[in-house]
Amino acid sequence: MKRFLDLGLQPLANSYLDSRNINKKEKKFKLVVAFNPKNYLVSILNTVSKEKMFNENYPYKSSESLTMRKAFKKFSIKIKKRFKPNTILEIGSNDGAFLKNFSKKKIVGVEPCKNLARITKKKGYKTFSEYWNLNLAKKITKNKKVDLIYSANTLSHIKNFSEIFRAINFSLNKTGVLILEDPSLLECIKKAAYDQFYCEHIYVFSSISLQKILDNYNLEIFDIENTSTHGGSNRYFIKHKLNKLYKISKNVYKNFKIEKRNGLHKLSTYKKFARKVLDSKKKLNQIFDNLIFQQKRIIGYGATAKSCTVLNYCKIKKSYIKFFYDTTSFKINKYLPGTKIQIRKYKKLTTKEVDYVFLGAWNFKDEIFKKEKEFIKNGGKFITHVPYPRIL
Ligand code: JHZ
Repeated sequence: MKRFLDLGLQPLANSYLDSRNINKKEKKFKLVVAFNPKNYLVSILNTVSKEKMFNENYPYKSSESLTMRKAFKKFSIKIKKRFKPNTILEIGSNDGAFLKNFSKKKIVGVEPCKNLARITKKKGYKTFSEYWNLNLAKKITKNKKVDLIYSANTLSHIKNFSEIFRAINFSLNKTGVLILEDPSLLECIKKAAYDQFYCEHIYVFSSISLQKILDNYNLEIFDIENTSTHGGSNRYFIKHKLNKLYKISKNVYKNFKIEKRNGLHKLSTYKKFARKVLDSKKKLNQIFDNLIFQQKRIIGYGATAKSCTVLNYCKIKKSYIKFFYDTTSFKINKYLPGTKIQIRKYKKLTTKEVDYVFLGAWNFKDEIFKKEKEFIKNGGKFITHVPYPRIL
């Protein structure tokens, strides 16, 4: 493993503090990102146990955003048309944003965070509140394998590939399809979006690295869609190598080629990225320092896991950002890990209250800008660090 980026000491990204534990010393870990020249995998070096991150206090809900709800709905229609699955398994079903687009008879969810699994169970969806592994796969699909397995933003969170893919191979029909969706490393590099790295994101995949991993389990990518979700993601359509039902699409070779053209197989690319990240840190600090010097009122918008990396890496002072607005009920009246900036219940932005807004949820810029049309019309401004620090 070749380390190329040091994002400093970081708290757990989704461990929001409340008034009872705000003065407690937070556990921090060294966030260092490395590249494996053998399989092109980019990963963080120090990992945190899954139990510490994914438990009954997990705050993130995929249904909180209109963009995500729409994206899952649109994709579920495509899945029904293209693959006509009779049985589906979703790994990491969160609060059911994807699940709810299917009949309760056809789909089963796996969600280890009990607070989230409770939501889909309540709606009548069969949900196993356990970590995905071979034992669970045997429990769910011992008698009947499934036609399709879907998992969005989950694979990048699970350290042990063998645990995941052996279980998938057990549960999937011989002619079945596995669909994985995760942030794209190419987009992350292009946008200098270093905030895709935090404790939960153990890996950020390229298609060339994912195929190398899949080779170990006799699986292969037969199609790829590049999507705009989460700042640019890849949706991988995967099958068993012996499954001849699907031909490998040109898209796959195109993605491999583009990634190689952008040097995702070379350490020098990541070293260059690290230099860009350092520059981004300097520029973001300059923007904040200037605005504070001018006595501008700054708040944050979207207390994301990504914000945790940015604020702690750039050492943005607590006094610089008055508070963050967020729509997630679980985050309200809590404090961001590390910086301890308060999170308040979302209210429409107004220039009477604020001058500049740091876009923590930059991946939802279009949705947010639509919502805050009036604020923008009245001269309200946003600060972003993606693809480079600037005022919008
Ligand atoms: P969002 C989480 O990362 C964690 P985060 C996780 N590890 C992961 O992989 C990705 O999701 C998928 C708020 N918001 O989606 C809601 C508003 O307040 O970028 C959310 O708290 N108003 C599982 O946390 C946050 O922003 C709005 O109008 O980086 C968005 O979080 C909108 C659109 C969002 O994921």
